[in-house]
Amino acid sequence: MTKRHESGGGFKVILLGDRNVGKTRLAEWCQSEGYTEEYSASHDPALYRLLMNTNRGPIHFDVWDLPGEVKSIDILRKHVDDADAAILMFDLQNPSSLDSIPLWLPTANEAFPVALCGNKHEVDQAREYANGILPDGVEEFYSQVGSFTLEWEHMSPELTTGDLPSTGHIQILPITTTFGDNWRGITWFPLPDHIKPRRDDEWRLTYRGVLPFDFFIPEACMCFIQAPDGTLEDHIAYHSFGHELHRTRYTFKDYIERLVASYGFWYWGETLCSESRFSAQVLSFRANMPRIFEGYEDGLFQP
Ligand SMILES: Nc1nc2c(ncn2[C@@H]2O[C@H](COP(=O)(O)OP(=O)(O)OP(=O)(O)O)[C@@H](O)[C@H]2O)c(=O)[nH]1
Ligand SMILES: [Mg+2]
Repeated sequence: MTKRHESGGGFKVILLGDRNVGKTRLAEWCQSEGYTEEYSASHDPALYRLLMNTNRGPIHFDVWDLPGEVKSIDILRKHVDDADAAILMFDLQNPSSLDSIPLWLPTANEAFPVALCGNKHEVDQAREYANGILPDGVEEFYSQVGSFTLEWEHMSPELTTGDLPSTGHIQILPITTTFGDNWRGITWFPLPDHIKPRRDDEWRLTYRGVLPFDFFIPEACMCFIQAPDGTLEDHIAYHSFGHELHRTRYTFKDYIERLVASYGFWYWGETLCSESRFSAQVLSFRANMPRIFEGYEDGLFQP
C-alpha cells in the first residue's frame, strides 16, 4: 500500500489508449451510470472519483482519463509514475488503435497491473444481427458518432404564427437498439395489395423487418428494412407507424449527409420519398427551410 492509500487517498487507475477509443465515455459511465454520446476530444487529464462499497469498507478509485493525443510526455509520465493500475483501451472497429497498444504499453509502469479493454463491441453484435454485413457507412458512423438527440424550436414571430412548422427533431438510436429484437411485433408495414397472406402467414401482417434508426417523433421514423433472412436493404426508408412505408433511393451515408443539412427540420425525411413528394409536410419543409437556414440546398432533398 502506498503513502497515498495510508492517508486515505484512492487507488489511482489510469485510462490509456488512442484518440476516440472511448476512454472518456467509460469514465463518465462509471461515475454517473450515464454518459454523453457526443465525441469531444479530451485535451487535459480529467479525474473521475468512484466510490465502491466492499466487504472491507468503502474504497475510492481515482480514475484518470488521459487524452489519446498526448500533449506533454512529462504530464503523462507523472500520471503513470504514481498509478496503481492501468486500463489500456482500443477500439474493436479500428485496427490501428490495437496496433498502438504496444506503443502505450511501455508508458505503463511494470509494477502495476494492466487490463486490456476492446471497446465498441456492440458494432460487432449489430453486424451479426444483420447477417454479417451492415449497410455502407453504418459502422463508421456508430463507432465515431453514435446515438444522439437534437430538438429545437424556431422562435421568430413570422414562423410561430399560424400552422407553420417551426421545430426540428432528431433521435439517432443506439446501434443495438436499432439492430436488435426490440421491434418484433411493433414495427410493420402492410403487404402489397396483390399479395394475399395465407393463414400461417399472418405474422407478416403484424411484423415485418422495419428497424428504426432515426426515431425523430413517436409516430414516425427513418429505418432500415430487413428481409426475413436477416439481410438489410442498402437503401433506407421512411416509416409512419401503422400507416405507410416509403423506400428512398438513399443509403445511410447519404441520409447522414442530408440529416446534417436539414437540421432535422420538420418531416424532412419525407422529402426523399416519391410517394410523399407533394404532402403538406414536404411542401412546408421546402417553403420554410430557406427562411430559417441560410445556404439551404433544395437539390439535396429530392426523391
Ligand atoms: N458504439 C460505441 N461508441 C462508443 C463507445 N464508447 C465510446 N464511443 C463513442 O466514441 C467516441 C469517442 O469516445 P470518447 O470517450 O470521447 O473517446 P476518448 O478515448 O476519450 O478520445 P480522446 O479524448 O480523443 O482520447 C464518442 O462518439 C463516443 O460516443 C462504445 O462502447 N460503443
Ligand atoms: Mg477523451
